[in-house]
Amino acid sequence: MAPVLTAEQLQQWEDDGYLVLEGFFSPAETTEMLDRVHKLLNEFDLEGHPLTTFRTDEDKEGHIGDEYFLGSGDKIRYFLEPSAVSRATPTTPASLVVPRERSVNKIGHALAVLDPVFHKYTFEDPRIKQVAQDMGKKDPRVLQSMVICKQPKIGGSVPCHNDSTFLYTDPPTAVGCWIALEACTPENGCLSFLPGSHKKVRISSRFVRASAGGTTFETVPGVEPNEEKWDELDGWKEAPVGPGALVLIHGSVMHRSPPNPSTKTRMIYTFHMIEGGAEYDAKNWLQPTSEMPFQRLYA
Ligand SMILES: O=C(O)CCC(=O)C(=O)O
Repeated sequence: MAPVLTAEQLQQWEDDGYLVLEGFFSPAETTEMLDRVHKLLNEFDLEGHPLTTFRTDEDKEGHIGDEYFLGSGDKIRYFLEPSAVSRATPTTPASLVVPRERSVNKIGHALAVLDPVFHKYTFEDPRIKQVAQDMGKKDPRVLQSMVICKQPKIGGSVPCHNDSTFLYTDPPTAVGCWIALEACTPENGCLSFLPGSHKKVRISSRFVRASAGGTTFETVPGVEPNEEKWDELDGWKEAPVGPGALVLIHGSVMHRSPPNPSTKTRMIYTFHMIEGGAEYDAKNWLQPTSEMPFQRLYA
């Protein structure tokens, strides 16, 4: 296949650490993926669900890290919006306070392997393989595939972060392929980036399984942490995109998204890749299993 990315786009990727490719997927392809999300949400069964909510470091109760989360790398599991679930009291168990299909923050983390539609647009799509080749990826392995719903009114923020902290390899090699299934605007919580931050960031911390259970952040030995307060720097750029856009995200670039106070959903599908030749950290929160190793994109 001929290259998908032009020299100009590759230069932009190099300079900014992210690249927006509007209209990468056709309206019919995008609708097929969005319909699949709606099917998954309709099939979501609360029976036996531990009501695990997707919490990040910014939440007072700390980052998500129960077995439902840690064991989700080879499954399709549903993580709820914190404000969709009432707190348990000594006399009342926690329960949903919004309709079931509106309660989901994220569905993950093996959609690309287990779901036929997301498998098709991840592993069977020659354009995706070509984009990875254009970026110079030698033997990319796919991991952490998920849908993020950013539900109307209650969809929470994704705090400032970079992806190599969460999918640490030595050397850092993570790249995100983020696909808009609906219009993503400043009103419903589109992504923002700090362009060029990937060139300054040192991956000095990684998100790991804590020895006592749960998850924690651990320093990377020998890597001096940056002093910058990335979130507060000037130069952040919003990246509003239309349905079908593919956004490539360098593993070191700082990015974030605000809450969704609007009445519109902001559904996206995303998967990540790492280089097979890099050492995947055995402490990382997400671990391959013998039944489901991280699969080759070029197979
Ligand atoms: O979709 C979002 O709002 C955030 C996604 C993100 O940060 C990521 O995929 O790394």
